[in-house]
Amino acid sequence: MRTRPFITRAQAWALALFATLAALLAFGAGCSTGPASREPSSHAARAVNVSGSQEAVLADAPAVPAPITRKNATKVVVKLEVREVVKRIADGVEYTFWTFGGSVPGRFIRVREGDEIEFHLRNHPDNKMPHNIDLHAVTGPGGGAASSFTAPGHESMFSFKALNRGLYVYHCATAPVGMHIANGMYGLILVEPAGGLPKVDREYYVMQGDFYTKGGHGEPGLQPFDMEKAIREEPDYVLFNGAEGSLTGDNALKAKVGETVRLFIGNGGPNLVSSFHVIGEIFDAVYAEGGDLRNSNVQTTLIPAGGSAIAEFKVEAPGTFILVDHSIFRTFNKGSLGMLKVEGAEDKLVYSGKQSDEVYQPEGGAIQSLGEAPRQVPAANKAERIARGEHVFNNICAACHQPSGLGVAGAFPPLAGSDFLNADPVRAMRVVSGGLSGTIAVKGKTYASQMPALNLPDEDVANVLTFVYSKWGNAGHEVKPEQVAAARKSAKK
Ligand code: HEC
Ligand SMILES: [Cu+2]
Repeated sequence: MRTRPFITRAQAWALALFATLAALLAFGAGCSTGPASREPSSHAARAVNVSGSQEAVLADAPAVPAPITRKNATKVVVKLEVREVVKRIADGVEYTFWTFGGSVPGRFIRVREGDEIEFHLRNHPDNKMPHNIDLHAVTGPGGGAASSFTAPGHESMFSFKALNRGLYVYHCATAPVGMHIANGMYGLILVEPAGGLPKVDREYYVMQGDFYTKGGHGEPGLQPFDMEKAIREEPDYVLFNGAEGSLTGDNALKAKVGETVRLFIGNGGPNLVSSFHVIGEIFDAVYAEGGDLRNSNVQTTLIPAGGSAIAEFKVEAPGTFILVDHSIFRTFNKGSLGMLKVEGAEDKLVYSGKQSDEVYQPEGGAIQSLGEAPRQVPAANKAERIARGEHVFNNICAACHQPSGLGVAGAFPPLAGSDFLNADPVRAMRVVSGGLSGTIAVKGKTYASQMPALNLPDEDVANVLTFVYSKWGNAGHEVKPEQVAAARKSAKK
């Protein structure tokens, strides 16, 4: 009697094929996870329960908050305040920075894989612009941006779980996004692996950014943002930590021979990619792009705009080691220069171009108080209104509508000869006091963008509109603060 085979020939083939595929897949998976064979942390971190709660200790660059030693995930409360501040960008040059915490880059946030972060974004009442935050460490739409849009004088709160370990950029994502980033609205958040990073002697925070000013590099005075240069990607400054000299002279990073150093490096952009290099050092290890991949013996590491890297090295020789963007004209002509001073004998290799650390003399206190002092006393007549309005325009409106009032094609409508402006002064008062979004037509071109609510007092709105109406062939109306108050009121209905 013929016995029936246990499996048919066709079934045997199918099984063999299946086994081969499975083996190949297993092999592939083994290869791609690398030597550490760590699964993406999000899988494990999602299941982690948190216990307890604490307020995050944030740090201003180049400092980094202390390593996390707790063995459990917890709830971490982060409070970050947005400040719009006038600060030195280079000797004799000032710039209105928009900051997360008062300086550029924003304050460093350090949490642990599996932590639950309760995030409070505060927009200081003196600020002019609404802001929000997109943290690349967040898994969720906009990285938190949609939930954190915050008007001046308000505070927003949202929560997220740190699913993926790594070093992440955060930034403002309020329209026009490029402008908010170009003004310095970025920083780093480290999500430490559950077991912590290997111990080192020193940790520092360095973040690159490119800046666009009306005047060329080094041109003195308070320099407004230049939208056109930003669109062309032609920065006047490429900087570490928001100013020339922030990491040189007395501000240099420090270490002693024999110590290990870890740099948390970010790149806020908005445009340029950084070829980060330390002259005279080789990075013993680099966590490429701030992720798990730990490369060794690296000379220069590429840091994308909106990206990061962690570099580690042991300092073996005394001297001054120069931090650069190896796109080297940026270092010598645009400011991307820092120093790590390793204690020991006097160093002869020091770059001599821009190390001077002179006492900074602000360009006359008047700049800081522009627009502030007159705010209390109402303008006495139209001429005074126009003069004060011009200050408001230069400080606030010119960044977008341009000093010429001609705007930027496709982005910011012109105020010069604007039919939209001249047709309806009450509507103009509402635009300047409450912002504007949606599609409008100005001089035959359509704009579908967003003007933020600027948080200006009625007096300033009246003055700036009177100034704008008096210029560039516009209708010449005088706008009074009472009219602005009435326009605001009727808009709310
Ligand atoms: C952050 C950029 C920005 C700033 C700062 C800004 N605006 Fe605007 N403004 C815009 C945008 C964008 C529009 C078009 C909005 C749209 O498409 O709906 C606009 C529209 C306008 C309009 C109506 C259109 C037109 O051209 O007549 C007026 C008037 C105006 N702005 C005046 C001002 C004044 C005055 C200031 C300063 C107090 C100012 N804006 C500051 C971006 C800005
Ligand atoms: Cu912002």
